[in-house]
Amino acid sequence: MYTLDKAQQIFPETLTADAVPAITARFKQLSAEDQLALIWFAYLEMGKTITIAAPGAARMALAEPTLKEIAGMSADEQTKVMCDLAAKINSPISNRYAYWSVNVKLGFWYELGELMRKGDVAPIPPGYSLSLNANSVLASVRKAEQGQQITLLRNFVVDMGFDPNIDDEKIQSEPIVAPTPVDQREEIFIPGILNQTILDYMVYLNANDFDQLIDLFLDDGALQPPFQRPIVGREAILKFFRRDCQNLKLLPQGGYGEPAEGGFNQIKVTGKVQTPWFGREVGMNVAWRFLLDENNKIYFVAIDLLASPAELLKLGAK
Ligand code: ECH
Repeated sequence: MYTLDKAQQIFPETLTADAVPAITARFKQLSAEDQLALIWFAYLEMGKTITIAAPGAARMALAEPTLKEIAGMSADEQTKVMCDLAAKINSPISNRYAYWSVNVKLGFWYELGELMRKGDVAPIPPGYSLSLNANSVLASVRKAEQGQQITLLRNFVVDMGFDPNIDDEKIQSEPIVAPTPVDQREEIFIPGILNQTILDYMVYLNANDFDQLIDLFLDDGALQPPFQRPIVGREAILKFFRRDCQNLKLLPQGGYGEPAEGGFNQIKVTGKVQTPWFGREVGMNVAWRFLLDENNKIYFVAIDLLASPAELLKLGAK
């Protein structure tokens, strides 16, 4: 029978973007000042080719009072708030930040970035010179492909704040959007894939229909997001979908399936994923590695960020 450990190893030839964890580890070694300046420089450069979508009011509501508070501070205090966040130092704002969902954190920094641009919040000192190490990390970020760059930026932001042992029940996230009406959903066709569970998975996730989506999973099913530990059990997965997975766009391009042990089936799909933050401007190259039971319920699915677009074509067929 399958265990989670064993399920994680299906389609072992899939090459993931190792640059992301490697660069993230080097980034963590830098001083808070270097971290903030590096992100600022990377963000400005990326802004030349891609535009980030301004978050809507609903997304910003949770961070708004804190942003107002920061706007009312002296420049030195503002800089300190940002350094405390990057250094994960125990301060009131660093504490609050730890209880925000990923998208609330990103929205908060988006807005701070706008305020810094306008001069309403202390900027990175003009002429700030990065340490040698920070420069080398920045060079690596530059070399990464776009999907990997935005993943890095998101990792950096998620890691900030003071979080010794936060209670997951208390995480605050943006409001939940209504699922797309059935007649407005885009059909999904994946060359090589006839399995209805896989097609439904793509349609339901694209439609923000998390209640239907979670029904595709076994009770003890697991979902492993890129570079993360698997999320186990329907309840935890549903919470993750509602909190972090709204308005994604999955664009599967091809797939391949084969029988596995015990009546299970393993199916690999590759394609692109778009985040609402960058829309069509950034297509992340991903693989979905599914393991379905004999009733076509999902026991395991891993989502991997691929090392390169060439990986899209490697589906496992020999
Ligand atoms: C400034 C300087 C000071 C410090 C900071 C600054 C601001 C930085 C800002 C950064 C904004 C970054 C953003 C990044 C967004 C990244 C989004 C990503 C999304 C990936 C989603 C994927 C989804 C995959 C999934 C699939 C499934 O099937 C199941 C679910 C799931 C400059 C002020 C900090 C503003 C906005 C990478 C891959 C396909 C697993 C979710």
